[in-house]
Amino acid sequence: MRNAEISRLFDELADLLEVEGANAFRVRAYRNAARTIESYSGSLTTLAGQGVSALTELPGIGDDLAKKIVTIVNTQRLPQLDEIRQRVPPVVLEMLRIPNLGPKKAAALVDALQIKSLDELRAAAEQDRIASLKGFGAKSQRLILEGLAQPTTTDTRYLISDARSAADPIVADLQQSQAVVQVTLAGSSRRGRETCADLDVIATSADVNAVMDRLAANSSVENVLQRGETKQRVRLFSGIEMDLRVVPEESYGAALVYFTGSKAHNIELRRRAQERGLKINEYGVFRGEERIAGRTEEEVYAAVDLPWIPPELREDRGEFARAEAGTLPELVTLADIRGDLHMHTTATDGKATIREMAEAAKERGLKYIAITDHSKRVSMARGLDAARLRAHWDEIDKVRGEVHGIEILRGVECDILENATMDLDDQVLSEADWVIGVLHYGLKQPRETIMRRLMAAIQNPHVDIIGHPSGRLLTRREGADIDFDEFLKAAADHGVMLEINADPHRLDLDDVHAAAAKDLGIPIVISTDAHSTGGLDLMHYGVQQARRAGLEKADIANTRSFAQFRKLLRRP
Ligand code: DGT
Ligand code: CA
Ligand code: CA
Repeated sequence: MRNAEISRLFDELADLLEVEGANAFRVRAYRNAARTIESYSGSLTTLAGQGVSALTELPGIGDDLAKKIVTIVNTQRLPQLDEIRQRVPPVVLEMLRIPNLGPKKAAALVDALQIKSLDELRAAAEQDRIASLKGFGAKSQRLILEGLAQPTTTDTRYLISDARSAADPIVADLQQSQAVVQVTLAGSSRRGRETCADLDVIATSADVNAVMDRLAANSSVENVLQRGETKQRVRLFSGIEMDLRVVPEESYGAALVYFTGSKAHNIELRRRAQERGLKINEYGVFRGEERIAGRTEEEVYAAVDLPWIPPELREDRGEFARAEAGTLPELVTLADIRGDLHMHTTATDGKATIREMAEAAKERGLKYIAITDHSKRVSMARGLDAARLRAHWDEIDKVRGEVHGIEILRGVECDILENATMDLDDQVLSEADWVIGVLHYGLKQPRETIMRRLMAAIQNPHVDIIGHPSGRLLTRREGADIDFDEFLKAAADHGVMLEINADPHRLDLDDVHAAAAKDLGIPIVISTDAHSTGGLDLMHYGVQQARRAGLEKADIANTRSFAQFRKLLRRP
């Protein structure tokens, strides 16, 4: 079982226990367990194989939770969850997906009105039967109707790059509107998640209608799905949907925090507010009726005694403890990057020449690059054999003499073959300045075979770095089955660097494993894998993935000067 499947079971258990009004600490213990499992970099199934005591080493996992994990791994089931699923009507879980409707209210509605489906819930609201219930009112009833009117979201997720290319021009256009004071992208795309289900935009204005009209008139909007007093949902021609919320200026920070999420982060934030006798929502932080914060994000965090937390870290994966202890990382930024060490040219499947790539990199302020065309196994891309590679390196030498102010490494992206040998022999690899070892073929091989291949590459003294380690293609294909504990340890032991490939289809290493690599002191290189000069502009997606992993400038090898970078090489 994958870690994510196990963590989903604990999340559902927490939801259902909350519906039943269980002790808040218990609910929280399961939620924390879900977060811990989600951010664990190794295979939980493997760890569970070593017994309960191995599992209790994980933060927040006690004996009881450890035993439950072992049960899940052995039986694919959690008996406690099965039981509670029997007790709680299924409609309650469906109701939890309605925005603005929490577990307590969902349970109360089912109880009071004997609701069995979302249609019955809608009917009750339309017949005005909810407003009069204890704990509800006309406003809750309206919010429930609004929530129900939202088209049920499908499972489709969009690459962060597609999300950003859809959202950024719209945000820029709203910015131009006289009616808009501030406007920002929120939601998963602001947190830099690798994929996004929809877009969330927050604006402040004294004239809500003008802002909504402006969005509706945008040429990339196909139609308006819903328009309420503060919220509008539209579908773009690209298929992705966008939520716009317009709030008063004094609520800007609070709305931004709320709609940036993540949901898990919000839940913990709300708990901290409650602990302090405060209420937090998208309009502000309140003590009783009095708003004590909300204009800026800093204000909102300060109200619960925390420094501002960068959006990329807002996943409830340890950021609260670090914020509290004053040990939030100083995250790497795009401006820190000085080199790009993975790119292609017309020698294989790139669109630009060596010279064009070098000039383009220089224009972008880079001080060094590596030209890393494919090795021969990638025949579709006319991969290079030893003779062609040597001739290609001669070409690189020529460009070195002509383009000044940027160092150009003679590199290669060398396949790690299905039989665990390198696609080029040691002699030619030893002549390179920079060798990226990668898996392209046979990604579906069993774990042992995959590991044998990765180990062979790591043990080869000429391999400097493993590129896009998992080989996944986001939204299209899963990565290879890697034992990350073993893989990362070997990379650390042999002084092999690891790549965060900035191509938005890859973003590989992912955030969880990049964080684990940092813990082992493995130098990370963020590279674009550009196949054209424009591809060099995608570096920021890799940087954002690194930020989600909590990486700082010092953790990234290509933030160093060229001289300092060379010192990190196995064979300087
Ligand atoms: P996505 O759209 O699946 O890529 O991920 P998000 O995080 O953009 O999720 P979305 O669009 O459903 O909601 C945007 C933010 O609004 C989310 O990150 C946190 C907040 N939010 C949504 N639903 C709830 C909720 O039921 N409770 C709390 N506390 N916050 C919520
Ligand atoms: Ca979203
Ligand atoms: Ca949304």
